[in-house]
Amino acid sequence: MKLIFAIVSNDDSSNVISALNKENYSATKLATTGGFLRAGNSTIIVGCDDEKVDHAIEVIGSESKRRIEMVPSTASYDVGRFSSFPVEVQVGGATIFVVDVAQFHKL
Ligand code: 2BA
Repeated sequence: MKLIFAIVSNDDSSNVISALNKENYSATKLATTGGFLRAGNSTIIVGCDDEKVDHAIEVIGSESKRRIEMVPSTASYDVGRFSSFPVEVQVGGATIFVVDVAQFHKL
């Protein structure tokens, strides 16, 4: 048995959990904080049989692809004058660790 840790953006976490549940994976979502950006992200943990790991990673990846989004940004070009323009930011993606499970109990 393996334990998958998938760190995804908060925006993608609900879709990732839904897709995993639909494929009969049990999953737990933890609210976490990235050490570099100090911004909130989500860590999803999934315990599953060894042969189901690759499919779980596919499911996670399908709902957390890296993509470019346009977000509004504001610049000041004179005292009290602001201009709003869209900037491209990269969002999404998943960082995944897979570890061996020594024991699994449900009491
Ligand atoms: P990613 O590499 O996609 O990582 C996204 C989040 O995944 C990280 O958030 C962290 O929570 C987790 N993570 C990634 N690699 C990990 C590892 N080896 N062990 C444990 N957790 C890990 P943040 O730490 O806030 O990083 C956000 C983004 O900032 C990273 O995206 C990367 O593009 C950049 N970054 C992180 N550390 C950096 C550094 N030392 N120098 C430059 N850029 C860095």
